[in-house]
Amino acid sequence: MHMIDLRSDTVTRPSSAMRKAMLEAEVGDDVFGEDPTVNRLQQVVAGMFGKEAALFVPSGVMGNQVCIKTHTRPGDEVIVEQESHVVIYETAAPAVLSGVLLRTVPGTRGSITADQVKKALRPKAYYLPRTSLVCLEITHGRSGGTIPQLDSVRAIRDIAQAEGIRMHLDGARIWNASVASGTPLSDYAVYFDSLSACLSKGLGAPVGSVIMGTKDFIERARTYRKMFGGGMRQVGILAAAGLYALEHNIQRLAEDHAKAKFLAEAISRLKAFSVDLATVQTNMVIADIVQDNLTQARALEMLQAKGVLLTPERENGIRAVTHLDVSSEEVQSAAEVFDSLFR
Ligand code: TLP
Repeated sequence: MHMIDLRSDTVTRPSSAMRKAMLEAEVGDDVFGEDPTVNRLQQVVAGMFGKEAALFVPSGVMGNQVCIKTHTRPGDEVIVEQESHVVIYETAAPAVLSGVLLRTVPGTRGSITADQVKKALRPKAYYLPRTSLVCLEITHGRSGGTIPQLDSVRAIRDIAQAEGIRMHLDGARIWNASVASGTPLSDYAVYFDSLSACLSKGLGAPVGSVIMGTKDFIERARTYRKMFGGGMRQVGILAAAGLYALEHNIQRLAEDHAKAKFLAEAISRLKAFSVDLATVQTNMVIADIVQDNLTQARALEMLQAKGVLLTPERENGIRAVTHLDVSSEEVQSAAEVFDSLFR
C-alpha cells in the first residue's frame, strides 16, 4: 500500500537534483575549515539572516545545545516556554551537557510574554541561580507550528537586554514562519544573539542545521560542536544539499502551508476532533480527539490501516505535517480517509 507520510517534514528524501548537487560538491576537511562547500553554506546562511557568522551542525538538537552551552555557565537558569522542543524532546540535554536549569513558562499558542519573562527572572543574589538566557521557538511545534508576533519578541528582547541576558532562537522552522508571515529572516534574527535553523525539515535536505551569531560567539561554539562530537570532515556533501534547499525549497513552503490549511479545515468538520484553526499558520495540523471512545493509539492505527501516517501529539491529539514529499492530491486523499473513518 502506498503510504501518505504526514508524521513530520523530517521524512522527506533528497530529490534527484539535490543528490546531483551532493554528488558534484567540492569538499575538504571541515575540521581544518577547508571544506569550500561548507564555508559557502555558512556564509550564505549568515548573510540571509544578517548575522556575522554561521556554523554547520549535524542536527537541530545539537544546534540548540551548542548554543545553550556557549551562552551559559553550569548553575545558570534558562527561561523557556514549557512545551518547547528544548524542554520536551532533547533528552534533558541542557541539564546534562550544560548543567543549567530550565525555568519553564506556559505560553499561549506557543508565545510567552515579556511580563512572564520579567516575573521568571531571578533577582541578582549569590544564593540564587543566575538567569543568563531566554530561549524561544519559531515556529512553535507543540502549538501546531505557530508564529509569535514580532512585537512580543521585541518586548522580551528589551527586557533581556536591560538585564544583560542573552536570547537564543530555536528556529528549526523559521523558514516557514518567514514565508507565512512575509517577514524577512533577518527581521526575526535581529532580536537574537544566536539562532539555529534546520535544513532537514521543510527544506528537504537529508541532514543538517546551521547556527548563527557574532564571529566571537561562533568561534566559541566551534569548540563545543567539537566537544559534542559534531566536528565533521568532508561534509560539503551535506552542505551542498543545504545550499540546494536554500535555493529551491524556501518559497515553495507556501504550498505546504496551503495543504495544511486544507487538511485542518477538513478535519475540523469531523465531530471526533477539535482543531484550533487559528493555530494552523504554517505546515502543521494538531487535532485533539474529543470523541469519548476514541484513543490516540486507536485513531493512529485506523489511519495507518488506510495508508495515512500521523504522530501522537499532546495528551490526546494527533499531528499531521505537510511537506514537499506529499502532493496536494495525497493530502486530499488523506482528508478523504479521515472523512471515511470519522464522519
Ligand atoms: N522535531 C521533530 C521531533 O523531534 C518532534 C519533529 O518531527 O517535529 N527544534 C524543533 C522546533 C524541532 O521541531 C526539532 C525536531 C528540533 C529542534 C530538532 O531537530 P533534529 O531532529 O534535527 O535534531
